[in-house]
Amino acid sequence: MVKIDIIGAPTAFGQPKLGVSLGPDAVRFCGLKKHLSELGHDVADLGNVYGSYRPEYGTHDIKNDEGLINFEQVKDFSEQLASTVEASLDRNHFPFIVGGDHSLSIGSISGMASKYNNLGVLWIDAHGDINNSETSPSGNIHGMPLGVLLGEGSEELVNIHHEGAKLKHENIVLIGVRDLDSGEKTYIKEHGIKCYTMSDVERLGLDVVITKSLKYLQDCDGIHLSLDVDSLDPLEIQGTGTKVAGGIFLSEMLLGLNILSKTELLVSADLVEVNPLLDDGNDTAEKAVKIAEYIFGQSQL
Ligand code: 4U7
Ligand code: MN
Ligand code: MN
Ligand code: MN
Repeated sequence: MVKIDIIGAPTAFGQPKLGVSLGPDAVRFCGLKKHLSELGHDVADLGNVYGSYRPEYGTHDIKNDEGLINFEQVKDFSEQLASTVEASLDRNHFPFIVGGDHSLSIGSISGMASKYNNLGVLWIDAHGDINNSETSPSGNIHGMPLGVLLGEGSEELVNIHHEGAKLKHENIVLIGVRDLDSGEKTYIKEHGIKCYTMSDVERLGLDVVITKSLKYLQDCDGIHLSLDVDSLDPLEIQGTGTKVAGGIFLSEMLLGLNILSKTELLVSADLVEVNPLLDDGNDTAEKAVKIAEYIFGQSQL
């Protein structure tokens, strides 16, 4: 039994498309709390985290002098979310953060890093999200959370919640990537970051990739999962903002998560980039709930 805190993180400031801030409620509407409770967990829904800026008001024309879009909004939201996550850890609960765009991981992982100084991260995503103000082709901060958490780029973002980098290069595993920017490729190679591309997932199977990743992270004091739904194949997932062909199929994802759910080291998770305004009905949120169930130990038997 896990004491799960569902934390809605309805931020949209890390990217330009309308609707991703509705992700947490779309997922709740599909029965997230009920389904996790039925697995035997003690589940609390803490509601949504809001900063000083409301996500309904698009502000996508504001760029700071480093070229970062909605910098103040992202910084403010990240501080709020980090504090909420740290408070959840203070109660010995499992923070489960539902987004919202992927810039939210700056806040969630900064909160985790206040209690874990050797945190491992599994980053399941079509993208690397390891840009910084210099390498980013877009200025969208949802493409930069890992860069920020590794101490790169904007100092003010790097110093959120506590000063300095929150993660070590050797404690990160990227899984399912198939759309890396050239600056990201260079960075990953230069720092020897562990990376299972989509081809690796196809060759080995996601269950084997997760098993190898857990072995690789075995000396960490905890593992955080950050799962971007755009890691899934766009044939199955419509409701997300940056779709890339040739992704992971849902059945394969569940197989991998089944392995992950068995490790005691898993201490927190983000489920991000569900955008109901781009969806076919509420199908992506339905699938997100299925994913959540498997993270928390659902199995076919
Ligand atoms: B997501 C991109 F240029 N790399 O930085 C960028 F291709 O959280 C996309 O994974 C980032 O959805 C996608 O803007 C961020 C782009
Ligand atoms: Mn992402
Ligand atoms: Mn603190
Ligand atoms: Mn992505």
